[in-house]
Amino acid sequence: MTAPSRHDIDDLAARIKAGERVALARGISLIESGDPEGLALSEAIFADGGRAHLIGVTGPPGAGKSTLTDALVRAYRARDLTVAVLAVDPVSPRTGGATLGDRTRMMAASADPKVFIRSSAARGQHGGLGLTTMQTARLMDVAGYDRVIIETVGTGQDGVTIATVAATILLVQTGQNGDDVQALKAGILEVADLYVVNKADLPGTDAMVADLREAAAAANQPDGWARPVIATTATDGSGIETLLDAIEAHRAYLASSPEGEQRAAGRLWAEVQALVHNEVRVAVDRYMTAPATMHAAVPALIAGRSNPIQMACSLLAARGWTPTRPQ
Ligand SMILES: Nc1nc2c(ncn2[C@@H]2O[C@H](COP(=O)(O)OP(=O)(O)OP(=O)(O)O)[C@@H](O)[C@H]2O)c(=O)[nH]1
Ligand SMILES: [Mg+2]
Repeated sequence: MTAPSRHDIDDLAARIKAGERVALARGISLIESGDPEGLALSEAIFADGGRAHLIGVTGPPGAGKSTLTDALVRAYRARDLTVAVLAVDPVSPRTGGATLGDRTRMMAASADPKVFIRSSAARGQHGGLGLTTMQTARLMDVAGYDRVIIETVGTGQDGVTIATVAATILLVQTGQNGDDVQALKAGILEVADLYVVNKADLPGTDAMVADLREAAAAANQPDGWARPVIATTATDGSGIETLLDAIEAHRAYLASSPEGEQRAAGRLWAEVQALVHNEVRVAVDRYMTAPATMHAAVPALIAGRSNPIQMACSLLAARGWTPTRPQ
């Protein structure tokens, strides 16, 4: 396949903006490929973004995130809103069955032309979610979906980085996994805007709801938003309307408070950081794997005229970087 030209990129951007699903799928693949054309596409559509509401769904494996997402999709469709879903698979190896199951389950919803579903691997990115997720979500936004739901596993760092992508974050727990609230990282408790206790049809729900209420009260609360704790049974839809109302209430809150703007700015800045990190990483890799660099350095190391620390410092200094190690 030949690399797309500037004209191709503009044409693809126009088709994505016009809501062509095939074009959106192609655009996402281009972004996932990590090729510079993906960045050109992101740039071409940037000005048209910012209309969709981005919702992050995070929580431990098997908590029911996919089932809940599926239920939210149906509930949004019932309110005549269009929805795109981005299921980000974790980097860690998992049974292929779970992902496949997600896809199969979501096939029903994806027969609806106003629903778009995509699974994506978070491979090769620092901090779990990254640039690809941010830029894919923006493509979905530009394609005209009213709500974009990003599902990601994680209670730790991955869960926290969802904040660099989504505006409203749901933390999904259950009363069964013995995952008591104390064990949850403070970061994820503070980053989440709504706490969901799923599998409310099973025992342990009330205790988990009570624990999360306590945690919600103890966590740093932004002015004007008290984190709700909502019990759901994703498999039969109970609690889903309440949850959807809460998501929409949070959306309204963000739209009317300075926090909404601050957080949007934070997400943009996170994207800039990720872009700069990527570029620097590529440049460093290119420099360090260049034969000339190695040929100059290795003999001195072998002969004992230098050591790895000294060598790293002098290579950095040669490129204008000040090493953190005191000289
Ligand atoms: N009893 C009960 N089971 C549920 C509920 N929600 C989901 N499940 C079941 O829990 C299992 C896991 O659900 P998923 O939606 O795949 O969970 P997930 O959090 O997306 O899982 P991963 O993506 O693998 O981390 C499935 O067998 C679901 O049918 C619920 O409310 N009650
Ligand atoms: Mg899932």
